[in-house]
Amino acid sequence: MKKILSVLLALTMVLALAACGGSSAPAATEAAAPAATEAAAPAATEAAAPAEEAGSTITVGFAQVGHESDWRTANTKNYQEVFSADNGYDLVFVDCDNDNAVQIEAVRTSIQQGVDYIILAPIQSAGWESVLQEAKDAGIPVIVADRQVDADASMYDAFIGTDCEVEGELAGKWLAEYLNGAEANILVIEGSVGSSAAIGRTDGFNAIAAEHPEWTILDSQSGDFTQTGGQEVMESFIKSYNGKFNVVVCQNDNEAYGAMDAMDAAGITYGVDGDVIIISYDATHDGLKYTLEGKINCNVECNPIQAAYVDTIIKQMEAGEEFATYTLVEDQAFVAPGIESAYATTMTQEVLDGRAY
Ligand code: GYE
Repeated sequence: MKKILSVLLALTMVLALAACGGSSAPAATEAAAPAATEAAAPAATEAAAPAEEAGSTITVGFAQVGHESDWRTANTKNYQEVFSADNGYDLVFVDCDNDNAVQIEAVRTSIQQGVDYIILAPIQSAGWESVLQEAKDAGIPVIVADRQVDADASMYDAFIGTDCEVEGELAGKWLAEYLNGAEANILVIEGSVGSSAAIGRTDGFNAIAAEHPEWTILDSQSGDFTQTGGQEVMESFIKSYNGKFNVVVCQNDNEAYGAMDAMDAAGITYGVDGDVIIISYDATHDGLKYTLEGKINCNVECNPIQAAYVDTIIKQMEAGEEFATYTLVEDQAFVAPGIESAYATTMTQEVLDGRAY
């Protein structure tokens, strides 16, 4: 849309200048040249297409984190459904495979391609200043989605995602309620190093842990938000701390699956009837299934269904309307049957049946 406006503007300038004729001609060439070269060339092609068709497609470059977890798969599917051709979009989707350098390049490529909008789900929170400046210079709006960037909010147009620090606090508050003063020896399997999701969940949980002298965090290592990572970290934790821990915090469901496999292999019991309390995050369908079965004690939700918010923001930007620059998607926590909590909903089959992702 913006491209078309600038094309029209350039054409108007060219026509207006041409109409002046005579002595103004040299000036016209000088003034019109840059605009005409930049914008009038594509104008020929674009103007030839039916106006409606040209105006209806919004090209969006989406630099997605990767495919590390069930959460991510659900998030990607949601974007692909909402940012469909039927909804007026051409979605240029890039799976960055959890590689920060690849993601920076993906955003740069979007800028070079002259997409209308960029959606960035940042793998890491640091280091976005120069690329965001490049997008700004190119006049391409950027919507930061899912995870946060450290760069100042003036460097991008909108953020939409969840508050992972609040999620971490929620996990901590639930644990304090559940333990009711009992001792905790805690192992943490963190998410990807440098991601706002891992940083937020760690900070939020640690803030509550700091209020509990009867809690000890024995160790905290990254499992990179993957099942394999969760399993490997848990295996090494078991070697170092066997018999010494009673709480395992996994910063997403996939890590929890890996940790459960490692504990099964070592003969360690967990969940409501076991020796080890498991806390997980995401509350995806399978994560909630394990919660319903009592294997995960508490599962803090992180809602991956976020694309509709971004769609709304883009449509509002297109229409020149006000749009939300900071949108938080609400989360809640779920606990296994038999647990009553002021902070969480007790799992039922009905809740599980209602969880599509
Ligand atoms: O919890 C995890 C994923 O960024 C909030 O990334 C997201 C996290 C989510 O891989 O499963």
